[in-house]
Amino acid sequence: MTTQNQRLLQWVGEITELCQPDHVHWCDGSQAEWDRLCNELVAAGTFIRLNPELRPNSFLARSHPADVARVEDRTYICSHRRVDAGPTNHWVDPAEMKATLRGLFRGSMRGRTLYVVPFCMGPLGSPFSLTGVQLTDSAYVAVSMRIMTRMGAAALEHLGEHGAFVPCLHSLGAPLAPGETDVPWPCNDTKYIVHFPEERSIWSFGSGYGGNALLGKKCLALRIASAVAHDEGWLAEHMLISGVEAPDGRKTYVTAAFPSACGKTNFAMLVPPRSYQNAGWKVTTIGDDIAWLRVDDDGRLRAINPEAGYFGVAPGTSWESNPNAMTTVRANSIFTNVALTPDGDVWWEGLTEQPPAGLTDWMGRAWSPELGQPAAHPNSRFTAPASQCPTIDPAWDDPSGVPISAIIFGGRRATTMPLVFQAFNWVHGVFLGSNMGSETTAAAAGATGQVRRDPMAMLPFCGYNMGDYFNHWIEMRRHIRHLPRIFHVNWFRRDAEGRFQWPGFGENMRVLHWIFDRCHGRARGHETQLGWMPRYDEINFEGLESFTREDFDRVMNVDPQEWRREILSAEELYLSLYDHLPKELVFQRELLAGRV
Ligand code: TSX
Ligand code: MN
Repeated sequence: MTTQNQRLLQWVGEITELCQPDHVHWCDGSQAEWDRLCNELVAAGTFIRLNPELRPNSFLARSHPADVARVEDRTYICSHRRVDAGPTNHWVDPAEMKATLRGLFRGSMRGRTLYVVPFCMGPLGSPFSLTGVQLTDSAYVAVSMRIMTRMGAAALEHLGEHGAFVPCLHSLGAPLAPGETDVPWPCNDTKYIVHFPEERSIWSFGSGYGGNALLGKKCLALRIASAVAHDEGWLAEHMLISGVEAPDGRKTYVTAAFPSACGKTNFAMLVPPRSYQNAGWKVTTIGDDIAWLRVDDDGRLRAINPEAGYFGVAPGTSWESNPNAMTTVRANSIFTNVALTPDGDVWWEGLTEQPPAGLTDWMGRAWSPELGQPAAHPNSRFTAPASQCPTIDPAWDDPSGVPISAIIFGGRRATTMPLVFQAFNWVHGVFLGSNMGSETTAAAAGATGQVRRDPMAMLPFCGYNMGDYFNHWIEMRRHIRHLPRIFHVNWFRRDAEGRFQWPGFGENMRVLHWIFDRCHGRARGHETQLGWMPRYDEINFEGLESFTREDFDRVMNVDPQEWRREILSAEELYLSLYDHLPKELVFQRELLAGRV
């Protein structure tokens, strides 16, 4: 035991008594500990060691087929008052929930080891960072946390003797009777992902997967941190952070919020087109999922990435779509629910055009294309250290964070939304973020073409009332002297034949360039009903001559008919928040309706 923190020692004692593990292990985060735990996971059948020549120090895990994603209908915000969780969260009275959870956790770690996993969200030594301690009976979680966070002795040191931490209790809910043999992926049919935002604690039961189990990420860095940020006057957001460096060395940092399946990680690791590379433009990566934004002494908004790794969706990731991610996962990575090749490497849909012969699918069965099922689960993941990203920004670990000049919102929209426009002002930008959404794809339940609203991409991740959250965003304006400009983008507009109108991927650099110019007072743009838009000659199309002025006009077109429908369809979310919805946003909607 390497801490004198009495609150931590006492809590570990209490939970040991409640959960009754056979052993308690304090994680130090060392390489030796990683090696030992990974070897034990291989022996248990949870891990398959990948070919060390092709994928050094890397492992494949296959989850239980019923434990493959976050469980939103089992996710709770247990504030004292129901209204503080708001209509978009599940709520149960905290005392009642605690009683339920105590019953579930009682003896839930019998026959297993309880791992004490101290972790720091944010750079070590940063006043912006928060400490968590996860108690878990999953070694898979312990090693994953070593990639995703600053985990172990360094985190304990950051915590210190008197520091506060967020207690994160996690159990697979699969105790072992004496002599009972284990399964490769223990879990429980009953699942609870529970947050106590006022007490700042997390209890997670029954799942070993992703955001249900790696509690530093969605649970702490978004749901709990958003509630802390609301109280303390900062923002915990579901945003990537990247840097844009011009040939003259000027650097601008941006954050961006997109709903799922918009290629957030691809955008965070964007490779500029050849002509931009030759001219000396660079894009760097600070984070691909979460940004904590605070106002510094000069009144500037500064961002840190609280994470230390990427937990990215594997399918669709390739040397074409995201070479930086491919380099990042070359070693020291954990792959979950992807396919296995005969030579001991990983594969997933979209990695190569043709699947290699002799694949084993994510459930461990011999796979062939004729089965008509994917070899990798659609939500399969890589877990890889951020430091291995070739475009990682030199300041990614800087305790004071990076200054943010622009905030980008976006969604996957086949119609209505132009490629890019800029909000008139901060409140208008908050309005744009509050109305964000993506069209449901064929894969998702329900009709296609319906817009699913996901304000600021925070609907599943806000730890308090969404109306209060919008109000907090509006209030932040009074604390930031140098307000970031706010933009809305849409890479996914289609023509009548269903073809994408914008090439996307690296070509998004051209849009980023305009955003850069707007932040530096370079591009004048022109005012439209929606906001400020680029003129054709303000976008650099060098090397993309096939994209004509007519193509540009089409991808920027604003159809008033479509926009009247848009305003009506956005109303539903606002209605559900009625009494907590800031009047500024209602006013913005009226202004927009008037303009279109
Ligand atoms: O990640 C994407 N981005 C952002 C990249 C920086 N994707 C992948 C889908 C999300 C998981 C995109 N898909 C993007 C995009 O900008 N745009 C599209 C749509 C698209 C798909 C394929 C083509 C073009 C556009 N290819 C051809 O037309 C050849
Ligand atoms: Mn995310």
